[in-house]
Amino acid sequence: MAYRDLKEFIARLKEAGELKEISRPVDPHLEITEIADRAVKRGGPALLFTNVTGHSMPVLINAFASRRRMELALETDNIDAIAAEIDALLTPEVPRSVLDKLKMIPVLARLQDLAPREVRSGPCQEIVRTGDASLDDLPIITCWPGDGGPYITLAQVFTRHPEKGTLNIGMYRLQKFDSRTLGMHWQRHKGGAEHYRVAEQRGERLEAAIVLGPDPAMIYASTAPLPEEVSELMLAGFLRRKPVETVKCVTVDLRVPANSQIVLEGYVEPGERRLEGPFGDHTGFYSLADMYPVFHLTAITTCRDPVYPTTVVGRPPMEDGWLGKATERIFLPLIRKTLPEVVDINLPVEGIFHNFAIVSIRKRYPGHARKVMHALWGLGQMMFTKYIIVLDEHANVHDMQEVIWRLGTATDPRRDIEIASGPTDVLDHAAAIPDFSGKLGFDATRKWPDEGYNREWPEEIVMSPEIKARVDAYWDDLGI
Ligand SMILES: Cc1cc2nc3c(=O)[nH]c(=O)nc-3n(C[C@H](O)[C@H](O)[C@H](O)COP(=O)(O)O)c2cc1C
Ligand SMILES: [Mn+2]
Repeated sequence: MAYRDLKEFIARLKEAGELKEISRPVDPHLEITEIADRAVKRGGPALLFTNVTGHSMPVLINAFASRRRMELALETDNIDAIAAEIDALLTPEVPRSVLDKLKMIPVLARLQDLAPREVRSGPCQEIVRTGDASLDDLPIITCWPGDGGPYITLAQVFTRHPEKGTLNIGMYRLQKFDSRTLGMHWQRHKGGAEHYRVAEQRGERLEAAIVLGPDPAMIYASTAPLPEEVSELMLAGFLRRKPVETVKCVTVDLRVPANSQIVLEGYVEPGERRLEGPFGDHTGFYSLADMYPVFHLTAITTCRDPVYPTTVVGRPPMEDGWLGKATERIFLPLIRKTLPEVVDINLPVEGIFHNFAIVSIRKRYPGHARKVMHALWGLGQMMFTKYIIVLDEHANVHDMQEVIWRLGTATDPRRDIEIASGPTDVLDHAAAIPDFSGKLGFDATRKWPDEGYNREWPEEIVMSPEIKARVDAYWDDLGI
């Protein structure tokens, strides 16, 4: 059953022993970060602060910050099961019997959940403020000591392509400049930035709605690296097995999830920029201040007694790592649609997702590992990946001890590296030129004679199954 709203998800977390309510007073300035950071690094629960200094609204943090909570958020026992469902949907088998057809029904039924459903009214507009709307009413946290100001960190930014009319939803941080304006930190490669580019070319304002606390599937979907023009609402509908219900905003021509806690309506003017940052970022460093567009508030609408959701990013591992790991699993079948030879992929949390990809492949022809590297460097947000390690199919990409062992033993650096260049993440401070960097691939697959390897490649050491079984039979008696 889809969560009715964020509050129902909070109740579910509580029931599962995954939430701690904190009623002692805490300061939204740095203090919440310190508590949340300590909690996440020791595998602690989600936190609901009910007594935030200067505010009546409770603050939710770390709601996605573990594998279990991610599973609860997406209502599954296993994120890999979602990947399997997406795979089944993308590659339906041609039904050959009545039984086959019956088996298709649940899969096809899920297609009905994809399109959002328009409704006339919703809880997110129980309280509406326009002229007197103020961002001061929100318990916006200041994350790190060197930050340029307080930041909204777990928001869904809704915009429409000015010409095509398509909707985009992206999670972008928003710096609070004052009670009516925010810095709009959509990076140049992202959906919202493209909409703004088109609006600017037309000399037009771009309307935007910033949603805080729709249901958890919608929150996750706003972080997912969907191809441009694939709807985040559709992914959310699929994940929650129920269409997302949307209501029309009060002051802008956009529709937002009816069950949201808080909606900030407004617009971004063409040509306007303001210094945004610095911000303690998910790289573990402060991203430098830079010029970004400005969001002007026209309305704040909320449900009665809203909860304010937020997160802190910083040196990994942190909450965003778990959102990213869900993406690694959910998008694997989609990667396989283009690259069927891919067996598995690991984007290590310490690699902040865009620094390292470790991938295992079923190698079929000479140069295959390099083909996979270039394909990944050309695939959506995988384009940001700096280092790719390609391993043979039986390798466990998630075991870093094994990865290092294989990388070292299977490569001759003079022969097995692929150097390329391409776009890099806006946050990559090591790049010699902003947003543009080198790429390095390691072909750590076994080398073949038709790749010019004319020595004999040795076999890996593995004990024979008969001996393993013989020892298994009396292993416990040994008391080792
Ligand atoms: C906690 C968190 C904060 C993020 N902050 C930003 C941000 O400030 N700017 C940005 O461009 N992307 C940010 N992202 C990444 C985007 O949400 C992600 O790339 C998403 O796929 C973009 O969607 P889009 O392609 O529809 O724009 C953040 C992700 C997370 C999980
Ligand atoms: Mn998008």
